[in-house]
Amino acid sequence: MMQLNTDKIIFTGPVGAGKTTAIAAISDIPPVSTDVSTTGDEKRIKDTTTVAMDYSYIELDDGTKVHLYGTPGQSRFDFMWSILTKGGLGLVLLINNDHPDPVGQMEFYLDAFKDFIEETGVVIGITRTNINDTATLEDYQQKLFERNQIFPVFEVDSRTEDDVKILIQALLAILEN
Ligand SMILES: Nc1nc2c(ncn2[C@@H]2O[C@H](COP(=O)(O)OP(=O)(O)O)[C@@H](O)[C@H]2O)c(=O)[nH]1
Ligand SMILES: [Mg+2]
Repeated sequence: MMQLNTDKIIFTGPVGAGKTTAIAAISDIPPVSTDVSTTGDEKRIKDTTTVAMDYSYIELDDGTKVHLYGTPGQSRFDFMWSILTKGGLGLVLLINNDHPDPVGQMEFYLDAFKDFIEETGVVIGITRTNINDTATLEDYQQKLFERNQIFPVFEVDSRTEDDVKILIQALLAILEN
């Protein structure tokens, strides 16, 4: 019988955090994206936005195929979040450091995905630090410490394959324990 491998990793985070970019950067295939033109306030952040999900896959060194799903960032699409996390291996949370309150955004997503994170695990990637470096890695780590949540935090450029791979490897490493 055909073996269906359903390992999947979910990318989440605010609009503009780099989820679509990160999935494209590490994909073995051209990713499926459901980006549409933005309107209103979001238009100031970027020209297109993800409405349903991003999807792609990678093959790990051991041959395992891992499906990659990106959630839509806007909370008006949060009904998609529980659908996409079902059966997932773990979460990659991307936070754009040029957001007015990036540490607050991290807290928002950690709360929103609390149950999934408790069942699995999360790694956090801080993007766009070259655009705004007001918040530092220590600020995120300090907040995690206060929340009693010790998760790996990395500064990454989601346009860079190696940076995104580090996040995936870190996630797989913590899931093994
Ligand atoms: N400077 C910088 N730009 C980035 C980084 N990651 C993504 N971007 C850019 O930020 C914009 C938003 O990325 P996108 O993947 O659409 O974000 P999404 O809303 O999370 O899917 C795009 O123009 C990316 O090229 C990063 O780490 N540094
Ligand atoms: Mg997107």
